[in-house]
Amino acid sequence: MRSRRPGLLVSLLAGAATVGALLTAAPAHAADPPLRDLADARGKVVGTAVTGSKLTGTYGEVAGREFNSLTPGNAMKWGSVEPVRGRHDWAEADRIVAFAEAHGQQVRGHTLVWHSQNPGWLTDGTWTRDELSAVLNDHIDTEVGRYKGRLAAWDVVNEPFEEDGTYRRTLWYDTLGPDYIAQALTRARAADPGADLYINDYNVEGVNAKSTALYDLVKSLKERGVPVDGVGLQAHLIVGQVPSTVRQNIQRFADLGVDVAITELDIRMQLPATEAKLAQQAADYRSVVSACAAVDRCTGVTVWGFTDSDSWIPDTFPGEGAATPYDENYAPKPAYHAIAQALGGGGGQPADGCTATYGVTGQWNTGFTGQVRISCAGASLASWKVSWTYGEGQRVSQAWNATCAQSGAVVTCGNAAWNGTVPDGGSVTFGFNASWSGSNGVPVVTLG
Ligand code: G2I
Repeated sequence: MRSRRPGLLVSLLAGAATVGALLTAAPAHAADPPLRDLADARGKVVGTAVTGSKLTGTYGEVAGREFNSLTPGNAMKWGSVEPVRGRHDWAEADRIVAFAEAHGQQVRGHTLVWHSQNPGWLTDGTWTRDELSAVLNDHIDTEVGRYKGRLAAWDVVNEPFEEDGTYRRTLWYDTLGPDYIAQALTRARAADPGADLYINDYNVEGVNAKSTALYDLVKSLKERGVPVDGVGLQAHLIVGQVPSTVRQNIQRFADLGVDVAITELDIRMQLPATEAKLAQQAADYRSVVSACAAVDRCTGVTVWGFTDSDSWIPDTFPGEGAATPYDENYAPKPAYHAIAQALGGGGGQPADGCTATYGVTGQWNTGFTGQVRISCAGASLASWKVSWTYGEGQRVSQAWNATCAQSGAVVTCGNAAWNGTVPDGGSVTFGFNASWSGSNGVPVVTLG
């Protein structure tokens, strides 16, 4: 949580928090290598957005240790680098690039052409088509030229589409027409032929009208010979709502002949965070990272801030937060371990990535209805079997969508003929009726 007006008390508390943070900043699991080692071994990026001024102390240690790529969260935006026309301020951007170079990390430039976080002189100006075109070219020449040869990729165009797949009405679109996109890409290629050039947007993670518009745009740009190397799927997601078509969507872009990067992953929840929400969030992180890991042309995943203390969510969505893999004191959350697993860490057990969750969905004086969900993220199943032991005399009388048998206190359920497959990122649920008396606690369910 950012303190807006730090008075003395707040400063003292912040000091205390820093001490706590130092104590909890040890690597996640003694056995886990840093995320960047896991990603390197698979030829993938695991990156984070960073704030340049924070790259010291624990924040700098974790950023340098765990990630092989950095994206400046704000420092390379037009409003940051040229607040006054012709007067540039590169201090924070330079600092991030220097930090990355010192730590053997890639840098993803973000972003050249956007409708937001532009300087007032640009947005308040009145521009002819030719004037604006020249201003855009000059901006790209200057910024891309400055970091030529040092950046792996640029988000050249950011958020060009509306939700329905029409072009977003912006200064760029309204003045230059849709070809501002081709112009920016062509200019960026000339300014740094070594950087991969991306179009980046949000709500394009699954197959939908907006991602299809992006797909059609990339297809036509490629047909015209306009340089475009990849698409960035931002992935600002909500716990429990990862689209089911992420992998399919990544694959269709890959099949088009461009790279795909998950560029701004965060998965927010209503606060307070509970264990159940954090577990769901971990499954969600696992499914996104696994979807990328499964497709060769998916270059990797960047999180939009690695700690909850450096996330845009609480300011923009009041009451929501806890969206990143580390908590506010730099303690890794279940989501961190899920990312590690999806990158091949965490022991690599075959059932890793699939879990069974038992719940009581209705209960009356002598009976109850229960449900078990088998979910996979980072793995899949061709068939399944779960079992649990009742400690309080419950007896299953009937089940649906599974074949169940009870012997003494032990209940064993296997898939029905039609629902043995649990895809990566998917789940299967079955239900049952049972009797109870006295108490009806939740048993531990074993999968496999
Ligand atoms: O909005 C989330 C992201 C969506 N995709 C493009 C990204 O560039 C964008 O990042 C966020 C930054 O993480 C925020 O930090 O972009 C926001 C602006 O749209 C950034 O917020 C701004 C605040 O609005 C300003 O008040 C603040 O001065 O961050 C600035 C620097 O801290």
